Amino acid sequence: MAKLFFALPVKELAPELIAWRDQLPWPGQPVPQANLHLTLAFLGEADELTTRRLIAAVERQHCPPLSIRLDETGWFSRAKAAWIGPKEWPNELTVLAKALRRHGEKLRLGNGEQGYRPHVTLSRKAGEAPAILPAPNFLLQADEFCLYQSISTPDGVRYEPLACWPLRARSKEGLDNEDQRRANP
Ligand code: 3AM
Repeated sequence: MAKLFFALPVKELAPELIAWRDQLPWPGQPVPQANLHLTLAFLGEADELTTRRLIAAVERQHCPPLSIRLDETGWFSRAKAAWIGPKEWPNELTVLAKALRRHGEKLRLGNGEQGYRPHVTLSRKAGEAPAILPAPNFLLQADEFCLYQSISTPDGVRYEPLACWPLRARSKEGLDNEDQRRANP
């Protein structure tokens, strides 16, 4: 069984986020740079066949590239996670997150949570909210999303991408091909 979630990688931005966090009195245990991501949907434990079905189902999921301004910090008191996230975000991000959750639900995956609050967790086991002034201002430009497997190791958790899909606007050609596939499945 694999523990799965969908997320936007934050590869290019990660060093800047870490440098910014590390010069602040940021609460909790820092998340390592390689683990930074913006979660789209948590799926939980899935067997191999279900994972393959999930990957196949997501193949035709469309979403344009996303620009997300990370300009506020926050804290999930129950999960004890301190994060940076957007005050406002493109509707396409919410639509993508919901669609991916739905793909999981069709395969009986997920935790039943309905809300979506985009964030990049910067620390865990945080006993308090980060009190950061002035407000941050980073731009996350996402051009792909990935399905990750969460792997527990003696050195902590590691997230391995199992599959990634490009975020791109629907081309006229793509639409035509898709219409054709629908007409002649
Ligand atoms: O980095 P964040 O916090 O967005 O919190 C976990 C992490 O997301 C979340 O899945 C991501 C990879 O581990 N996660 C883990 N267990 C979860 C659960 N039971 C969960 N999210 C919701 N329900």
